[in-house]
Amino acid sequence: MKNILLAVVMLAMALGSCRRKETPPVPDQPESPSVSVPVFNSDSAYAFMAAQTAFGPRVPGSKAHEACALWMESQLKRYCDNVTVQPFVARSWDKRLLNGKNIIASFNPDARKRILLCAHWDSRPYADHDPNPANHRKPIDGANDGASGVGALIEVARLLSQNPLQHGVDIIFFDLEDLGEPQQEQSDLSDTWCLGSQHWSKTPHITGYRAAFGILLDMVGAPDATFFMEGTSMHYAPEIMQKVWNTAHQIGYGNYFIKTESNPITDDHLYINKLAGIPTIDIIHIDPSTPTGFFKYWHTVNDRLENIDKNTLKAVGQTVTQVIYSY
Ligand code: AHN
Ligand code: ZN
Repeated sequence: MKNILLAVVMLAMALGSCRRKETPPVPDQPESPSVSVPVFNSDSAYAFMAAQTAFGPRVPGSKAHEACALWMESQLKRYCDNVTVQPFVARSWDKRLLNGKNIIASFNPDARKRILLCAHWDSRPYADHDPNPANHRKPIDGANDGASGVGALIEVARLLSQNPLQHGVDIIFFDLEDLGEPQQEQSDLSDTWCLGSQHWSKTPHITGYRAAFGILLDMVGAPDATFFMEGTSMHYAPEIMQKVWNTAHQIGYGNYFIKTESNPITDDHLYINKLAGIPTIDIIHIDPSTPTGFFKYWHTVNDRLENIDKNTLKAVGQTVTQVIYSY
């Protein structure tokens, strides 16, 4: 009887150890703790873009510009209790004094650990790279160059309101980015672009403002966009670049996020790095096959809503969402 009992116990142990061997293999990323990351809705981001382009070109000084500023403020207030509008006056390359507004939503304003997300919201007054010279003094809709980044980030604001985070997030829409001198050669020395981010970087909405890192979105809605590893970002924030590009590859957007470095660009992130000292990267559509080096309709009257692809918004928006929720 004792022997039978012993045999039964040994058999049970053997079966148990067998079963243990059959457990499924370890998951792909055992070292990253599992976090629940909300789904970025590209239809929603697209709708936020369409609302902006419906105002017409958001050219500084225009009715559309003023109306769109109020609209962005009201949208952010739907999702965030702390919205700040930072008005400022800046001088353009042609010596005009312009009124600008940076629009800022702060989630968890008291949290010490923060992430900065940003995009510019103004439209360029001149389509100076249009193939038709008759269009060179016409304003652009700025569907991709302006509205795409803002649309994606209002969608992120919606996600943050529904899925609160422990750390802080600031979303900033910079004004007066796209007033650079027409037809001027791209140069690091040109401070005629990015007037809103220059103002904010010298005078942040909160004195002594800090963030662990920043991400700028610029032209994130064209079909088959290519996001190369832009040189200014690689200079100031190489670890953030690796983190973001690796994340994109892990979640299936490696075809958009090309792991090749490209030339440095003067964009809002340059001033955030240089003047505010916050390591900030630019997710910007770079295309070495076009004459401008940017997407094919850059600074042309064809930068319109009909030339936007939701799949690109999704690739960028989901990648940014993944990064901020796994921080
Ligand atoms: C320059 O062309 C110097 N910078 C590009 C910044 C930009 C303009 N982004 C969108 N429009
Ligand atoms: Zn532009």
